[in-house]
Amino acid sequence: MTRTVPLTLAGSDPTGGAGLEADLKVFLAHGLSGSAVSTCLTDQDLIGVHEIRPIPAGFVRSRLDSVLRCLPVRGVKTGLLPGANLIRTLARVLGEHDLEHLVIDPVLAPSHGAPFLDRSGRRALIEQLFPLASVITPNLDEAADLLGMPVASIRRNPARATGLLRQTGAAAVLLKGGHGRGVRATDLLDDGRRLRELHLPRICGPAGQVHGTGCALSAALLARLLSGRTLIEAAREAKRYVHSAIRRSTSHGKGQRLLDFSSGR
Ligand code: PXL
Repeated sequence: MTRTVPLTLAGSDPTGGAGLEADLKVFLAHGLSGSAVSTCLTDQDLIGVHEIRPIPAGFVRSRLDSVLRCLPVRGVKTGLLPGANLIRTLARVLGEHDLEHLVIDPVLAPSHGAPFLDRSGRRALIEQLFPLASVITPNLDEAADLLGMPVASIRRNPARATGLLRQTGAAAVLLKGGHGRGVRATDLLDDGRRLRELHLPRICGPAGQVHGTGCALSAALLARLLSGRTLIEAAREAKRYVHSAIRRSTSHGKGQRLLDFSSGR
């Protein structure tokens, strides 16, 4: 039997805590052997991102074409896509491929360091890629940035924010509240028919200081969708996976903690 291959289109992180290295570990923790097309190389440690070297869009495209030609890819997740030209190129390829699931993690900036995407990159993400998405997974800061609104107004009326983000053409929005406040970490899932809140207790201490939680969540979401879960089931399970990976995360001295990706199924 051919098993589906999840594909990550993301940046490479030498710590292995975020980016495509993290995505592949998450896929494996879900029993899936994934493939990866790198969009850029980052030089970073657990304190911050020092440098980004984008891979030329034509070469990213050739590598993506090669994978799509030879492997049964039914689901893709995107992470760091550094530039409008690359995003437009990827949107053309992905739009022509018959995907069942496209999970877009709108990675705009690292926790510490300069933004990954300039204005035209953000516009390309919204105009070219979001309309192809099964689900986009912004956190509060990313939602505020994409909508040009203060974080406080997203907090005040998150349903308005998810509604506005769906107007970009994304089929669903999972607004992550993990970086918010309060005793519970609440995410909001808006699929255009219903709005559902997903709650888990906030993890005090490490939660805000763990590397790669956004990457892990979107990769786990894709893995669960590929295993046949509905969007709401996939979102609940992916959130539980990341919660457990945070609880079991490790500190290596200075900087952010690294997730325990092995928490698994
Ligand atoms: O967590 C966002 C992210 C995604 N992808 C790569 C990154 C980061 C954050 O640093 O480096 C490659």
